[in-house]
Amino acid sequence: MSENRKVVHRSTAVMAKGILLPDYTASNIEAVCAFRPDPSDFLIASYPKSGTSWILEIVDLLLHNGDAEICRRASLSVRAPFFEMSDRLGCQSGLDMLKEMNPPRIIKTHLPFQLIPSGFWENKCKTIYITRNAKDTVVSYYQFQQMNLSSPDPGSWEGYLQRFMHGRCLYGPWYDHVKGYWEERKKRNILYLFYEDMKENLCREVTRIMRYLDLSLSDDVINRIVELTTFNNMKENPMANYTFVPKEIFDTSISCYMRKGEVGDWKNHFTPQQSAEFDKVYETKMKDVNIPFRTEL
Ligand code: PPS
Repeated sequence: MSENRKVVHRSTAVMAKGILLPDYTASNIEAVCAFRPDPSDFLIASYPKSGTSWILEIVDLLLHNGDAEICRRASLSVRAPFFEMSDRLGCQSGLDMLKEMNPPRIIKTHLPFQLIPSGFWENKCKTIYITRNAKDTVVSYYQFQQMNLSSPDPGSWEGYLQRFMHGRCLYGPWYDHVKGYWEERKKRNILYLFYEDMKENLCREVTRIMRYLDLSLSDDVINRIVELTTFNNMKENPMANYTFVPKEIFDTSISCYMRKGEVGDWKNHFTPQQSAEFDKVYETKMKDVNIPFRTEL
């Protein structure tokens, strides 16, 4: 992002290829869909606010044998470009950043499965999908859209919750997003992870990611990576906590990127009525799959 930029205009949400996207993503979508990855590239996919940055940091550390200094070589958004981000906000686009990097590259995306370029599957790129229970996701997303002054205005919490519940938020319906990758995970060899499992036992999940990446690191290195990627340690890491984003874009007087990092924070935001209505809609939308989400630990 340009440091000179003082006024940031909130983007609008537009339909592109059947999915509601921020205009700074929609404007780029044709070029994004035509991208050809290298077989060694890694794709980290998620619905927003599901723990993407957590996985990006872990993968970078795993690929660098847990070397904290190397992983502070640049901000997370430089180490792991946001694939579909255009240059509309005055920053380099994800595609341009990727052009300047040598594979293997860590690529972050929030695109639903159907918009991922087929080259990722043809080239058998390692892909990790991270997901999180819908209630904590919508709370985190709402707080984030309030503080991220480049994103569309989220409006009131009640209105936002209604839009999320009925599948009218950015990146398409949450239900379709999590189902899309779930249904393809075996065929495409996608590692499908849950935020709640990471909170429950980070060492177990980091080890699982290590194995998926065909790496073999010592217990000491794994323990170091676990320590470096706890919520508190990532929150203190200026290369991972998004304080590198100018205040004109992320207004930290409203909320922080590394906000709470908990399972079950939704209980502090949903009224009992909202929770009951949400559960009812959720049951209908998710009745065709059995994805083991947990809303508390
Ligand atoms: S984004 O902008 O969509 O890519 O955001 P994303 O990184 O997917 O999700 C942000 C939420 O993940 C939390 N987070 C963590 N939780 C626990 N441990 C670690 N290390 C960690 N790193 C990020 C972050 O705090 C956001 O969740 P909330 O609930 O808002 O705190």
